[in-house]
Amino acid sequence: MRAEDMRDQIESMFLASWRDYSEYGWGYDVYGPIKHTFHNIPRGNQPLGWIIVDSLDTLMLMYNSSTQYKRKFKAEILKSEEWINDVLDFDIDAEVNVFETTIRMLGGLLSAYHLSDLLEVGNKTVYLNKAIDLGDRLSLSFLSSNTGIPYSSINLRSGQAIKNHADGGASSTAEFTTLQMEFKYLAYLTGNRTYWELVERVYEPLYKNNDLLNTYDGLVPIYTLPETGKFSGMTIRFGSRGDSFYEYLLKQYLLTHETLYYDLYRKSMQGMKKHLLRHSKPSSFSYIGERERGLKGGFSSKMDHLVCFMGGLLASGATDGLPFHEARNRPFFSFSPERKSDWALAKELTYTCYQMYNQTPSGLAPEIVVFNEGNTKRHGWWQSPSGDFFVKPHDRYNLQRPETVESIMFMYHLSHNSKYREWGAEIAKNFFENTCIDCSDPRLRRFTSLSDCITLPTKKSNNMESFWLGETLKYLYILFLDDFDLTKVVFNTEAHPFPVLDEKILKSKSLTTGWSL
Ligand code: DMJ
Repeated sequence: MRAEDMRDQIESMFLASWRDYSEYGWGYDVYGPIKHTFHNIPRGNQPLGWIIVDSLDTLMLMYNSSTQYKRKFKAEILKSEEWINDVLDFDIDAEVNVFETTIRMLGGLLSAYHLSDLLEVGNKTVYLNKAIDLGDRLSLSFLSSNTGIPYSSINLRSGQAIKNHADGGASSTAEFTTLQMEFKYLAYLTGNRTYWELVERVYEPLYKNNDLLNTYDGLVPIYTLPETGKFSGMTIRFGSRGDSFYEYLLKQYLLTHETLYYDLYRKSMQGMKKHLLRHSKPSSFSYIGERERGLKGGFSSKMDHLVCFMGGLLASGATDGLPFHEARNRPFFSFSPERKSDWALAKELTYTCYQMYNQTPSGLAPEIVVFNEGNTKRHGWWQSPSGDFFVKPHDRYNLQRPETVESIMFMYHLSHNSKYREWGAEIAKNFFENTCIDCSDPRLRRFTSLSDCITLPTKKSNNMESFWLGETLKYLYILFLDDFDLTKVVFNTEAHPFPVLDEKILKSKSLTTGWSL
């Protein structure tokens, strides 16, 4: 397997999905590759740019490194830019989810700005202007409540914030703590401190009103009441609605050098190791389980595929993005038993997540697994060949999610161990073989989600998530790039790369941490 051949293959997969979307769904937010169905997310039917904006920086990275399709990628970048400039208009009289719109659209526009500048492709001001317009509209959500914690949704035209329609109006904890990188980068680019201050305000009530570091050991229940900042419910997990709270603690430190966030991240990792980390039977795979009834309640051995980002996160937190062979000689690493333990755990968790692919008949992981604690077997659950995990009938689906290849990519560039490229190549092949439609004809070939990755042939579902193009194929591609420097770049939670921000410029713009514990 030559890295160059792998890049060619991944470019071809990206272009197959892109060609199909361009032909049958161009401009629409939601696309179904099997039946060529499409629609927009906002009621009222104006597009948000979901697929085009989420994919743009993957097009740019592939354009930069492609040997076979360079011209094609450039043409597609310019076509997308024209659509963004001429058609995309965020003056939409409809409610949108603040978190999803921030990580995908604001994040996508900001990284397109960054890469357009760096790689000298396209007109960067188109992206920045749209990002400012969208950022201004989304930032009104922080005025939802007195605590500064936003409601879940906002009407992009009126600025009216709208509470979560379910869960007693509580906001998802991971959602309002996963806006900070985007708005801080926007503050840096524009010099407008308000963006920075608004996103930072959410932490003080969260930490102080819940006594988060002592009562919860740095771990968060997945819902929070915006009016009080108090948690609602007791479920604690690193999967859905919990995941990126932890991710953005570390990534704010990596992006902006604010050490408070590293300290908070460290507390959370200690909490995770104490309360959620276990090992499966019989092979002792490390995994991060859940506490559905709080820290004093019982342990659940369920793990979402979403948790698989943790290998990459722990590894970059251990070395600050430096390759391990450099970090291990530096005092910050060599004198830190905690960083060493994070590095070891990063390897273990990435291996576990690889096993979630390697052991299924399709070689692709299901949405959720339940690890074997010794007496876990249930009627009707599929059991992995090694016996270490189970899949419930409703959890057999696969949305072509990125988290495992994300961790594999980080582990490769931080360790230079070629086994990670082998794992990535295997998973890319399995996506190619088992999520493909009309595969034998290169002119019709395209890729889609699965409703069942356990049964062979796999059962396909009519849905292509934007993160297939925006994250999964991008991380697979970067895995096969040589010399990718992870000290220069921080990916937002939707895989949009932002440059590490210059400390002197941050200071000169008074962009510093505005609170303490
Ligand atoms: C993406 O939208 C983001 O990575 C988010 O943080 C969680 N999951 C999906 C992809 O799985």
